[in-house]
Amino acid sequence: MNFHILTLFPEMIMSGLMESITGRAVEKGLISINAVNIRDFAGNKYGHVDDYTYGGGAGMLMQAEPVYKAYKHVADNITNPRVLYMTPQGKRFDQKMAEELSKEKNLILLCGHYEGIDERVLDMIVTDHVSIGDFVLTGGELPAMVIADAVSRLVPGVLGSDESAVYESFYDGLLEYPQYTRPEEFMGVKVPEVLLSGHHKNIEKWRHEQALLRTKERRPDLYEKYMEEHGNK
Ligand code: 4FD
Repeated sequence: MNFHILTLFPEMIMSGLMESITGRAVEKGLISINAVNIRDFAGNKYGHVDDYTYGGGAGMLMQAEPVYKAYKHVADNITNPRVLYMTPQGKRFDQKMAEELSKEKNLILLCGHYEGIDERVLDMIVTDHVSIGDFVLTGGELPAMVIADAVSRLVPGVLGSDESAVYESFYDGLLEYPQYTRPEEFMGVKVPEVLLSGHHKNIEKWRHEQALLRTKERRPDLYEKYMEEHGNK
């Protein structure tokens, strides 16, 4: 999987994604991160890529030309890539979208700054408007990094087999059950007895109960959906 990220802050993308699990996936050749600096495609000698909006109003917009040139630079070497524009006005990103995107060979992620990008170039190149949630950030870089991370961990080999197995588990649609590691007692608080029992059937039952309780408490929306799908109601 190749991520091509069009941005004014390529160092931010690289510093975020070349660490930890995604960084190791790059080293293993399982994914690549191609951070393309839109400023390199500025037409003027000052490297300006923004201007005032027609019709007035506060703020600046990224101009169409440097964005289009950066896109062409990347897209000319790829067949029919999806182009994701990170915007608060997009479709909400979720695990299902991450799974769909993980089937692609290449993804182009377009990061806006200021008040966004001239609509004409968006109409020409963007295939998907994507939002990571109902809030506004200073730029699309963090959303692009969120998407690259969530998609990368679904690429075969990026996670260890233990980690990836958890994902397809019995608890799909519920929040994770609580987990504990050593020591057995921390500041007077013991690990639940059942987890030390070695009784696998009881452990499974306890974990499922805990997952249900936690989902009901923290995510009543998911709990209702789970109960409808499992005929319990
Ligand atoms: N919720 C998100 C994406 C981008 C962003 C921007 C128009 C502002 C939040 C286009 C206005 C991009 C999100 C940059 N903030 N800020 O996914």
